[in-house]
Amino acid sequence: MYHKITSCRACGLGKAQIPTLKQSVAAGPQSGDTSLLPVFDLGLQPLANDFVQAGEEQSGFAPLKVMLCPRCNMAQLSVVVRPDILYRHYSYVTSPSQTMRDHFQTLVDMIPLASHKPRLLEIGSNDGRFLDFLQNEKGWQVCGIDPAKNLCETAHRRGLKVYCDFFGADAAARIQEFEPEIIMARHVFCHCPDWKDFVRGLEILSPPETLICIEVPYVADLLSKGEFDTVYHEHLSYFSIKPMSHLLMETSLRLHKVVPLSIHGGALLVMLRHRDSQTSPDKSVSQYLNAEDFGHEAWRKFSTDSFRKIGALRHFVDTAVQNGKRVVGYGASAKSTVWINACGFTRNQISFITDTTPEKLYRNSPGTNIPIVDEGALLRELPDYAVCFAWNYIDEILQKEKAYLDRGGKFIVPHPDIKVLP
Ligand code: DWN
Repeated sequence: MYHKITSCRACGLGKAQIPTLKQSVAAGPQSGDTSLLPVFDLGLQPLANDFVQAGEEQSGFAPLKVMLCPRCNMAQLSVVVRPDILYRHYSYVTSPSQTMRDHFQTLVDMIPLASHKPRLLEIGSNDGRFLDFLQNEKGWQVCGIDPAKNLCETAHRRGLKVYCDFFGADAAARIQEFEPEIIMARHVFCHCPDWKDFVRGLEILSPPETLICIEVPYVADLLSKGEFDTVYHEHLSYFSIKPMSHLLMETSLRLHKVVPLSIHGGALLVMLRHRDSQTSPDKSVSQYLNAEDFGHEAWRKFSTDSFRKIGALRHFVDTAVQNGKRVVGYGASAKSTVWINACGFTRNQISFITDTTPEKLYRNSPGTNIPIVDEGALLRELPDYAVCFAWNYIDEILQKEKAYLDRGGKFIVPHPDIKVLP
């Protein structure tokens, strides 16, 4: 089901080959340590989106441990779960929320356009929601690629051209005829086990003026805000700019610009261009490179804080339940799986979780017997507390669930520190 990782995905530390002189110089002083160091460990955990019906078998459990590269400070999981298990049938769909629509517009505003009807390829196009927005509301020419059969079918029903495959050099060769001017990869790069193959695919599709936009969760947000619930088997890497610059060193691509984004708890839009591009790199690249320092100490603090937060939510919910209160979950996000299994919750603590995604409904939260139900259950059942596991949409949710709050319901927001609203 999974294999172990022994070398750094970005700089290659731990591989049999000796790094090139160029790589060694760029890496700076080395610790002499040749192995990846464990920095955060949640033990054996279920797969975050493995929603199965009661009685059906889970895909399995795998270690959830983050390792740090002492040479380039790249953080990555100690194992890679087989991508076909994770993604051939995928239950996460891009959110139809206003927050996400606003985010789409933000991205469009950030992309410098070379033509009136640009050709954009989206890698990891999910159910095609972003492509649909670009094609039907902006008039762009679009094409996508995604490995999930169920999501590609939805995208096809939306009238979109989407290839059903994992992205890499082989897939890129098949897409080449589309000749994208812009390549967008939203929250997919850190899901990818072989960065070199991914970048080779980008190179195949990138003549000098192609703009590549990679949207990734940023490790600075993870560490500074304690977002441990975004550590799960799909997220193989915890991204920062330094390791990325290592990775690109032997390729034809260069970092072009880095822009902070607020989506999903904090992310970056990392723009790449061909080294022969006429457009000069933005100063943001060197600013990020100079500011980054995500070493062992930052991870040690993160680990301690994360276990404190897990203990705090467990204590709050246990106490509420002992006092006769009813507690449910709101949003069966991948993050909810991490919280629930880290806290050891079962149906005895969390009666159910509401969610809007049809693929997740009437299945159990992975690793537990907690059922996922429709969002109407919140008003029908009026629980005392709803733990908001979709905290990245909290403002929108508070507005949407006003009727629940008006009837005395309360949201527990577990992040960044446990808070009860109102
Ligand atoms: O990288 C990834 C990111 C971008 O998305 C993936 N590996 C998986 C996924 O992570 P997630 O599941 O934590 O994403 P969300 O978008 O935070 O999930 C929110 C969940 O809450 C969804 O299942 C939808 C649900 N929801 C709801 O029931 N009512 C969301 C909103 C806004 C709502 O009002």
